[in-house]
Amino acid sequence: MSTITVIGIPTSAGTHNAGIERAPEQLRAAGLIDKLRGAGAVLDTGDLPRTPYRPMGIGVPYRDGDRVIDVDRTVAARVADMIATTDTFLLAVGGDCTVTLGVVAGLLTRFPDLGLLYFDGDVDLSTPDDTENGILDTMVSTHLLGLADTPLSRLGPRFPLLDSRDIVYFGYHPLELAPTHDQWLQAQSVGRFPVTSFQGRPVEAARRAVAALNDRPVLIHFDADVIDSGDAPLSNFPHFNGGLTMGEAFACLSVFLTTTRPVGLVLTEINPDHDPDGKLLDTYVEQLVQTLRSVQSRNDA
Ligand SMILES: [Mn+2]
Repeated sequence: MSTITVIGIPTSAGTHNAGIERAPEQLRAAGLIDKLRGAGAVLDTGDLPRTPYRPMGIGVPYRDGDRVIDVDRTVAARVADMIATTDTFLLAVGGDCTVTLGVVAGLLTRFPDLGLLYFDGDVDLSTPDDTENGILDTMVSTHLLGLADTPLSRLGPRFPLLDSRDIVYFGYHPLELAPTHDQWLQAQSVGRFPVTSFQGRPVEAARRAVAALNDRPVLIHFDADVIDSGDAPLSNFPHFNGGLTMGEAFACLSVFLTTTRPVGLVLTEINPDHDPDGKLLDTYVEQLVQTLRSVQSRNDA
């Protein structure tokens, strides 16, 4: 990890309200870039244009799909450019979870054997047919895996973007999991590590989880809702009782970064409105930078 290349993706078009689109700006205000520079070389490519949530009407099955696709096409092209000629670690600052589609599409241009650690309080396997709300950030896996054939699932150099063997789900809460999605996961033998299986030892679970992604380039998708809202309510959609503490989440992230071949990290679903005095964002940035710094010093040693 010689250089960290940062891109901000200030969009909430793929979620159910506005707010998340302010995360890149607020994380920058909390000193993200300066603190990262303390850890090593940083190339900050700035933020894409803002794409805030807008109401689309009642009964829409594929909410604001055109704008979500526009953002992800731009992300895919920018990411492909960033990694085309240099070895860099990509830090994509979302944005709602749909930004991961663009990041994956971009990374696949150089890393066709990409693995994805889906570190999230959900598995996001809703489809345009089975969802009642049409919110696209609940359908991220659906589009990654080609379970819906839409322009969003055809963003990248191939369809589907990923196979079920390329993804490991870590930290989701079974309470958030629809029975049909659970059945699908089991039928596919997907790597799955629900938070309820950790038995108080999330770091050990993280070590088991990465084994499935050995020896391949790995993208880590890190949704703030894997952190219990009772500990740190940063995520756009709350997850109470049973999630990780922020400290545990970053300890797991550290395992992912140090025991795989990480090529990027996507931060998603941080709603700065949930942190009026800025203290949680400060802590989040502090822990993120510390985690990335420990990885960098290990790689430099
Ligand atoms: Mn989530």
